[in-house]
Amino acid sequence: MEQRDGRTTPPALGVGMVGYAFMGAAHSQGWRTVGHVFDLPLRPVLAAIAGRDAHAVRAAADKHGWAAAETDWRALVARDDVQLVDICTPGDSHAEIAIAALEAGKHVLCEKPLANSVAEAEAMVTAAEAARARGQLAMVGFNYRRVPALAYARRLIADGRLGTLRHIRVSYLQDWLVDPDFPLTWRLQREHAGSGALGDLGAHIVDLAQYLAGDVLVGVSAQMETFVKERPRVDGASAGLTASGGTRRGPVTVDDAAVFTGRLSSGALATFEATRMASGRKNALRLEVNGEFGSLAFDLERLNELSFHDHREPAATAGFRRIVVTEAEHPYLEGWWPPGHALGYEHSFVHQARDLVEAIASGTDPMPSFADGLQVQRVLAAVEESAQKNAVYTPVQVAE
Ligand code: SOE
Repeated sequence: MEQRDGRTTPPALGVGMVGYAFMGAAHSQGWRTVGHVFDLPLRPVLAAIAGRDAHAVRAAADKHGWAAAETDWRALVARDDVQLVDICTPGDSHAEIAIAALEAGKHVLCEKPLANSVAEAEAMVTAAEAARARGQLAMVGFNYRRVPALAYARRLIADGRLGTLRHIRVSYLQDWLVDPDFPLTWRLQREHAGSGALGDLGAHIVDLAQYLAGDVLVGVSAQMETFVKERPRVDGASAGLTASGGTRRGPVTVDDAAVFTGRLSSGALATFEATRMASGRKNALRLEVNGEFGSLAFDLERLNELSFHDHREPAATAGFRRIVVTEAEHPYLEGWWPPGHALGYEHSFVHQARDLVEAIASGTDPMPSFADGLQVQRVLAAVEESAQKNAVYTPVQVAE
């Protein structure tokens, strides 16, 4: 421990981030804030950020609090002051950067979905396993696991409060693609994003269903659709979910929506809907879990709340009741505000940073692992295969 101003400060953990758009900003906020909220065994230092455009990456470094800016991610990975590489780029570069960072001796956090294909995700798992033997850790960024109400839902299910699970019903609805003139950004191009609503939103809800159930999907039956088949090509700047389009149009090569049913290994049935075409729904991730003893329900647009129904209570008074998940004994809440003082979307990234820092300090495997990311990728691949066969039930390859 270093001594500073008479206080003991934990050793530094140098973080290097690749990418600085929407997810880069969200992760930056997590790294900037986490050490000021939680007592951590290591002190995250925002050492360097990488992006191709020298002017833009310098501006991003200044805005988000990174000490240095690099225009080549390889230079970032090679820096001695970076021990952890955080990948916030489109999916087409995840595998290359993650494998290079692991081979360079770094810990890795990679945004979801882990990769654009099962083959890439498998290569990442192989690299992560080799790195694990050298003491390095790798985690995939499914941040919604770190929403306190969802972490608490997992705890209730793991404690048996719902008994055997029967149904998981999840939808993730957004509407930023309703306008047919919304431009053809990277999220609408298969070579960059891998898939559309499926990989962007479906990956989250597949991960959540498996996380909450503590189980895996063993087969799916799916339908997918691309409603708007051509869009204006991007003309000028594109950042996060905003961009300006020109007059020339190009083909949309990913899905606008994916709906599918699934079967978990326990026999529970699950339904999923992922779309960026649900007019009026901004970021509506909704789920309900029904078990033999009761049910849980959650809506991301009211993310401090969890609804719980206990089926063993007398019928006359039973019913869903609202738990406000802001008590100190709820997950992650001990570092924040007094009860009732709500948290938001960005806090999930602070919690993600906390869990990873603690895992690195203690040498324990962080969750979700790259293997968990690969399992999600296999489900996404099975969904695409099933949709191509017009909803034929398609088994998911499951790791032993
Ligand atoms: C866009 O649909 C997006 O930013 C996703 O890519 C994120 O993973 C999700 O958290 C919010 O919406």
